Amino acid sequence: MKEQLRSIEERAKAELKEISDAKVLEEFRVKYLGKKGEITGILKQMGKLSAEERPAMGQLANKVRADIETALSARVSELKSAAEQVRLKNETLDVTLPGKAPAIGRPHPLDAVLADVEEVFLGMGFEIVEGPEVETDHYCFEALNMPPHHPARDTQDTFYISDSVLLRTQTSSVQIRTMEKMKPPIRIISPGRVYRSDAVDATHSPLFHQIEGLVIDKGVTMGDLKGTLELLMKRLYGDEAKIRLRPHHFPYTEPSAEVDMMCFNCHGEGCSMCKQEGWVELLGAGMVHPKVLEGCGIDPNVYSGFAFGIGLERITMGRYNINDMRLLYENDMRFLEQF
Ligand code: 2U9
Repeated sequence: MKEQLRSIEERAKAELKEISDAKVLEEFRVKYLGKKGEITGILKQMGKLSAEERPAMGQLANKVRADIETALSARVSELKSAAEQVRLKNETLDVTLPGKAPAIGRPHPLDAVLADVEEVFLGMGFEIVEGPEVETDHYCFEALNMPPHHPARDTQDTFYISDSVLLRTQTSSVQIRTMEKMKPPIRIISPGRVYRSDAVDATHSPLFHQIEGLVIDKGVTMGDLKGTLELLMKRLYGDEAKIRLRPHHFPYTEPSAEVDMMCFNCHGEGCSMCKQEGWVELLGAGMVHPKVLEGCGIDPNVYSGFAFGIGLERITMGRYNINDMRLLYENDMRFLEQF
């Protein structure tokens, strides 16, 4: 029995050195120290010994058990301390390392240009007004001198939600709503999303952004319109910016004009940048049609006004020389980080 006990102790200590897993350690404890362990197995043979031999053998068995328990708890502490060292090493933070600079965001090109345009008009005493994107036929067409079946309705392929409810095709609806509430003098711009049923390509998107402006007061003239737009272009594109007005037709303005800006590259001669035109069309404008004023309860014999509409994508693409409108909506950081 003595030899068995010594052999158990040697085997246990040798095994213990190789164990580094808590689960295996528990199996080791049960194997040697458990109720059905190897030491208990030896103690069950004590009956075979004489009364004189039993005490010494019992002491030896208890000593072996105690030694194995000591070795086991030493191994457990060893493993715990090793694990702690690994943890501390992994969590070591070198506070002298430079901090990770957080990526600083910046306005989207559309927002940057919109902010510049708003800044110009706020500086001229305009208010910025917003309104619903889901609109009624009345505010989007009828109040803008486009009664039902008016051909102008066809030029704007419209997303209808019901017979009389649609996604607004221009922010003029906000101007109408404002004219119903506010009495002249009115100086407002209404920026926002507008929707047209257009196929997506480099210059069209079913969702795009407009900035419309409206001035209603006594004695407002085309000269005021031209002066206001000229100032806007000079603020956006620099003092050398020049504009011209070309006669046009919109149902909601009379007279109406398409407004071009002189090409910076060729100063009106014509080049590849302006497709040999010498001028680039930037917006539409005109004097508010008397029927539109009347419809909002404003007497056209007392008041007059001008209005304009700017496509935000168009002036943004012009300013940053972007050739595909879709780049503005795809949220590709490689594109956006350039601005
Ligand atoms: C009221 C009366 C008149 C707004 C106007 C335009 C001309 C125009 C286009 C420019 C590019 C729309 O985004 S676009 O496709 N707009 O050409 N808009 S006059 O006239 C109004 C607005 C409100 C009460």
